[in-house]
Amino acid sequence: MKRQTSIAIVNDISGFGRCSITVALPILSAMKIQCGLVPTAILSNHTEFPDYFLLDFTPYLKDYLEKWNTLALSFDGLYTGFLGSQKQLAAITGMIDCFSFSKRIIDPVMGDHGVIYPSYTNEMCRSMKHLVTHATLTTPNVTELCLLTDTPYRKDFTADEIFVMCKKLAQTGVGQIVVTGIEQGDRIGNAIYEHGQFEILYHTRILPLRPGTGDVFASILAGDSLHDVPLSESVKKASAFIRTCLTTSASMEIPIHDGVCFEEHLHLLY
Ligand code: PXL
Repeated sequence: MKRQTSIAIVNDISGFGRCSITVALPILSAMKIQCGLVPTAILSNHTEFPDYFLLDFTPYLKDYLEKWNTLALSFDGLYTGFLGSQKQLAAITGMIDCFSFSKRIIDPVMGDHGVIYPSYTNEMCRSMKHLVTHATLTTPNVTELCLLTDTPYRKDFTADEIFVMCKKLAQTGVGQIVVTGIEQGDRIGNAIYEHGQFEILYHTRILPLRPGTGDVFASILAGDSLHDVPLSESVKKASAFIRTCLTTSASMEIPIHDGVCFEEHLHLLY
């Protein structure tokens, strides 16, 4: 029996606003990867809207994953994002033991711009720290890097300070770290830390910032990781793709909460 390269995506279903699974699924499918889905929560829309409905999927996760187990499904990779509850961490750790994924991409979704997302508790953030120790690649933004390394958040970290935080995070066992959204004047950068090597790639910032860009970025990195694309090549591709999508979103006057209109450019990822 033959299969395409495959990935299990553990993330929420946000009904509106282009983030999490509504971003990861089309992007990874366009990258020719077969996707399996494990919903962590079902939301009416993402949590950056003034209001939202959230159904925590935790009570069903055990039965859901038991079926996957009984059917002896297998996946090359695991990609996790937004979590619905603290208890889900145990279910995901169980999945890692059970499915022995060769690549484990953990996007430690917890917050942005120095603020923790409203549905996340401190306990969940502590558990996320533990989950990240299982990653082969993790993609925190600066806020999440601070949470993972117990560093008080600032907007103006130097490159050396980011490097120190990456080294601290790497001590927990994760080999590849990409830190997104490093602000420097009118530029924005992504730091790449791989086996002790560190560099930051900066670009002109395209405003306005939009929700879901972290999901677009991590999804492309996840796909490339499964295809063994070198990390710096992948980061350059993902950030160029996001800049193209942000430019189009602005020129089409898409509302900010609608996220990025990546559909216009999906063909670039084929
Ligand atoms: O893009 C990260 C994300 C994922 N899922 C939900 C969110 C957010 C960010 O706001 O609200 C539900």
